[in-house]
Amino acid sequence: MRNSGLTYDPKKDEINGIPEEMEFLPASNQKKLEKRSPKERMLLVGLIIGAALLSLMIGLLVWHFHFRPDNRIKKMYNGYLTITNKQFTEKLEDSESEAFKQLAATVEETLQNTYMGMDAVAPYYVRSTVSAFSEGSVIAYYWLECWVPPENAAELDAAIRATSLSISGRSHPGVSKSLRIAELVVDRADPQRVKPPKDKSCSFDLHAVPGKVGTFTSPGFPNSPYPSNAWCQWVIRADPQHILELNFVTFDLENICHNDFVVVYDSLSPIEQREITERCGMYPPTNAFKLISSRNVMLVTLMTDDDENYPGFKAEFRQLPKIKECNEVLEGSGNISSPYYPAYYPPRANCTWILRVAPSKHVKVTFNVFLLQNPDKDNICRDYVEINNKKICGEKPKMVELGNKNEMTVKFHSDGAESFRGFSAMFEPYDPSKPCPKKFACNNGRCVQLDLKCDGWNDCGDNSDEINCECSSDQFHCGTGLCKSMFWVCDGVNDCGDNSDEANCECAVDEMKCMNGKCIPEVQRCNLVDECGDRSDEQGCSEAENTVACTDYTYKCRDGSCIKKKNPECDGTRHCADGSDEQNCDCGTRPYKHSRIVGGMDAEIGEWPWQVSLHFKKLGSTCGASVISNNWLVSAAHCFQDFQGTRYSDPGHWVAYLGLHVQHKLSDRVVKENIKRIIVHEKYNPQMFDNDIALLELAHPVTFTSVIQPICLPDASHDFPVGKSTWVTGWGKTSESGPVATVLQKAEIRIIKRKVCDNLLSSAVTSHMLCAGYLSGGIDACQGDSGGPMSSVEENGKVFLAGIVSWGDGCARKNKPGVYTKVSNYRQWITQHSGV
Ligand code: 4AZ
Repeated sequence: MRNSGLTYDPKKDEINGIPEEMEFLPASNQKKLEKRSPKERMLLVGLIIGAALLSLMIGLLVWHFHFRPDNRIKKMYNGYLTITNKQFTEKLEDSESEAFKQLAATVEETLQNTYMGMDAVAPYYVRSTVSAFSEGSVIAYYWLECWVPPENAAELDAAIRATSLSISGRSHPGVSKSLRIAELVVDRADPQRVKPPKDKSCSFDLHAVPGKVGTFTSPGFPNSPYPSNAWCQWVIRADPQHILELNFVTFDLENICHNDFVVVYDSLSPIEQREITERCGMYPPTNAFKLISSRNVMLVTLMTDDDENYPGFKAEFRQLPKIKECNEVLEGSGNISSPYYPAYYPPRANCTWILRVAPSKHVKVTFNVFLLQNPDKDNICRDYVEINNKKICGEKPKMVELGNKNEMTVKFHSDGAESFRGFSAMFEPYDPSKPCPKKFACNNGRCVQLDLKCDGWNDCGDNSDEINCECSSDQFHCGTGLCKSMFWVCDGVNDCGDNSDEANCECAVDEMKCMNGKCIPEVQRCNLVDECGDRSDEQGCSEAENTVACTDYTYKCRDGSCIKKKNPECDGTRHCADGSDEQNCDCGTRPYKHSRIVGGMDAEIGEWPWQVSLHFKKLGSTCGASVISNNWLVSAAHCFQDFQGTRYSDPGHWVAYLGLHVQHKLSDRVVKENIKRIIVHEKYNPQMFDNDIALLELAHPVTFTSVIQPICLPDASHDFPVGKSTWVTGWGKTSESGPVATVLQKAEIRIIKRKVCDNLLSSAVTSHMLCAGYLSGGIDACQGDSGGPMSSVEENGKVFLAGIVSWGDGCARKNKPGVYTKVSNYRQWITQHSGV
């Protein structure tokens, strides 16, 4: 690299152009001085003044370069530029080749001229270094080093960032004649995230082989954890006119991204604007992520801190032909999706689909999956689908868009950074006069069964099936115009949306009336939780005292004192003076990170790591259970009742599968364990299913893993409020007369008020039971799920065992919610018999 005379190189500190020898006149020779003529004297004085000035200048220069305290700081930037008048050749991949060195020198000179021509950069510029080239025509990746006084650093950052804008598109005054530059992107390098260009340790160059899948792993994987303070990078290349697909098949890093993380760039320069994703934590194989580049290069970096080293990752990569155009004209009906779906969409994609149907019909597009980058802080969509003159981004549930012609244009755009799963949609014709034949047409374009209109449930998703309804005699007329089942009136849940179903309720003797008319249990007054919804239950409470008199509804600390705070156990805050509410909290966590796509029925691997499959002899999965410690499971008593000569009560006939995801698929994650002992609740009532709970002791303790974890047990005072959303899981029947599941299923259900449930199920619901489900039917546990968990995810993400699948009137029937054993009632019983 050449350095111009004006650049400041802090290592050299050389002084140029200063005369080393100079003769001074002897100032002490009086006689000679007196003999001088006035003209000569003037000249002499002039010379002396000149010499003094010169010495002063020299002194200043010496001070400037030698002694002045230099407080400049080093600033690194990285970026790339696209050169349109050069051709990429394979030689340019090798930084030792002559071709590389020659072009690098030209680019470095160009960059130097450019930056030295900028007033805001020139005083601080030190050097530019080209680190790599890639195809397109030629993209040069480079580093820029500057030294700047701290007070000028922000200004320099801005000036350098502005070069991205000023150079792209047109030639810059500083750009040399030999290079034509179409695009330049440059930004500050975060020293924490970027490997210094000269550091070649833990640096790998990979090239995709056509038709083959390549792999690479973090150092030591899978035999040992990744090293501390690792600073690794993988440069991956594909052939020209190809893109790269990168699939992290195993990903297991520390869960704090600040400490250990992987960043993938759509560039060979680690710049934020080209960051496809940043990841840490653990991802199960069911939620592995596939990333796509926009060109034939990708950069993967791994940074780790000095402690907590995890197994690391294994990644597969391959090249795919670049989809040149995702522009299509489609007729009739069909599917469209973001490029490379279900892999993440590539950065900088632009697609246009023209969808055409028969002339008498209009176009209807149904998006089944929609997961794009969220809008930015100014609510602008950076990645979007443009349809019906709207730009849509973020995460959406199933969504329908109706056109008003027989042709519709759908566009997709992604910017240069942060990719997501994308979208998958189908299009079809619809008759504008009959948009939903034999169905109800919702305002949002959806079609729902006719009998769902005015049934008290928001089936459309926009409430349009529940407005303008004549309420039937068994329905309540809400202030909002909606009709709701009388069952929901005064049940403590705001079903109408305006609380009108909860106002004017007679409160029971052990209840208090909120300012908004709602009734809540008296014990919930002053418990620091706003159950009323208008805070009236938390007003006028004395702030001073945390402890209260003990009742059935208060949490009792180990020291015997009771506290106001509701559900304080393992919530991450110490409420008891002795800290006992935060002890024994190694439970209810899911080491794997799971996808945000909900609504799917198949669980993901490790999503419910306490779920157990109980197999009876050769019958296969017969019941479910939950892990509560390394050697105890909890299940339903009715699973272990002898029946027609079959000894279900014999522990020797049962086998427990822990960490199982798919029945009969025994991966190395699955632990198969015998049962040593079955403890059925002594007051289990087989007629009523009252006290339907049992404890199972495993023959040997198990080791917890990413797919085997204990669930938290709720304290006796733990409240799962009406309306709260919980999850039920199991391999039971997928419908009342349907087959059992092979992949673990999950369903989101809501807690229903016991009194409402008791009315619906003919007074069979005791105080030891919880009801949950949907009165509209359709979502429920079923035969074979019994004994399995109803999991409640609390605010801090910890999961508690709210219930055990117990019984129901059929499965998923309308107005027949499922019934669950209320686990909080058995907290003491569990400890008594298992020590957990
Ligand atoms: C059963 O037979 C069963 N709908 C479990 C739960 C439900 C119904 C039946 C709830 O094990």
